[in-house]
Order: sequence, then structure tokens, then C-alpha cells
Amino acid sequence: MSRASQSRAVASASPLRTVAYAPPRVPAPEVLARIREDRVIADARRTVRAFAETPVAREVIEEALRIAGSAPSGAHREPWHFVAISDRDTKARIRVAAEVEERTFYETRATPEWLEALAPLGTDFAKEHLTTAPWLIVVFRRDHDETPEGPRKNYYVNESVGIATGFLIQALHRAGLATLTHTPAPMTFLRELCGRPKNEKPFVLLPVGYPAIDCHVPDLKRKTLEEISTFVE
Ligand code: IYR
Repeated sequence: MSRASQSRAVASASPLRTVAYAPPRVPAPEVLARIREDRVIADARRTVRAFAETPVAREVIEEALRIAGSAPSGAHREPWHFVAISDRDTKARIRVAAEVEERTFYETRATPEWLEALAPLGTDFAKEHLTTAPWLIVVFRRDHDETPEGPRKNYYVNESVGIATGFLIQALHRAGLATLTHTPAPMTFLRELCGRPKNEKPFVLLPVGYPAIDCHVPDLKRKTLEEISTFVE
């Protein structure tokens, strides 16, 4: 298709109906206090590897997934799907499959440099959290959608699904729940275990629950604002 006929095709697509958007303004004197409050909450979040078995209501997970689904996405394609698992057998099967992959990662696939980077975290192939956490959320990415007219490509899928996952992690944290951003590699086994179609690829696996009573986390320091930002004013 020539450029001219391409732009004609675009021009003929009907524009989206618009609606007024006027969210309530935070009064100016309150803006800083509000964002600081949020920052303190966000800063208290820690990735957790030891979960309590305490149940978490399905409705809580549903609300968190609605928040994740509110993320911006390329061309508003919403190229994600979330599988939330509390079923014990399914969690056990995921654990077995993940540990097989992780064992080969730690024993053969990881480079010495990577193992050195992980050493301070003390991680190994054993993934107990996959069976102790009350929920596992598997985030899938859709590089294309299957439509009655055939496959339809999605755009900025990595960015979109990454942002949605960030929303999800932060929403769960604000509800007092901990997550682990877990990426067993390769994760292909998750598609089959979750019964998802071929156009979906596992993006990340998040165990979700309350931290175990005796949960400890590494005493990490975050980079300072000066280290992570530059202002051009
Ligand atoms: N997927 C492995 C290894 C791992 C990799 C990174 I990067 C981490 O921050 C933590 C672990 C595992 O889950 O053990």
C-alpha cells in the first residue's frame, strides 16, 4: 500500500466518540501533602519471598486486577490477561514446573556474573512461595489479538503490560498485601498450566499474600532522587 492510500485508509477510520474529562482538582495547598503521603506508602513496599498462608478474599484480587486493567496501553489495545490462582493443585503444579526451570538456571544457564548479582539476595531454585502464597497471579502479554477477521497486532506491548503490572503491585501494596516479582525463565510452561491460548505469553508471575510472621527482607537502600533524576527547568 502506498503512503497516500495508507493515510486515506486511516482518515476513513471513524474517530472515537469523546467525553468530557474534568477530574476534581486537588486544592493547590494539599497537592504536596498528598503526594508525600503516597510516596511514604510506596517507599514502604518491599518485595517479599516468605508468605503467610493467610487467605485473601477473591474480591480483593478482583479489585486489584481492575486497577491493573486501568493502565494506559498502546492504541488502547489493553494487551494483557491476568490469571489468578488460589487452587492448591494448580499452584503445586506450577511450583514443580518452575523449580525444574530454576534448577537448570542456577546449575547451568546463569552466567557467573548473574549468579554474583543474585548472591546477596540468597535466592536459589526452591520456590516455596509458589505454594504458600494464597494467590498466584500470572500476567500474560498479547502480542496480537485473535479476531474473527484474523490476527490483529498490538503495539508497545512490553511497555503496556509493564505499566499494568506496576499498577497491580502498587494496588496490592496499598491494600497491605505483598508480592514477589517472579520471572522463572523460560516461563512457557505457564501458558499450558493456565490453559491460555497461543497468542498469550507469560510476562510475570506474582505470588500475592501477607508476609510471613517472621518475614525478613534484605536491608536495601534505594537510589536517591538526585541519582535517579535530572530536572531541566
Ligand atoms: N528467576 C530466578 C533468578 C532471579 C533473577 C533475578 I534478575 C532476581 O532479582 C531474582 C531471582 C529466581 O527466581 O530465582
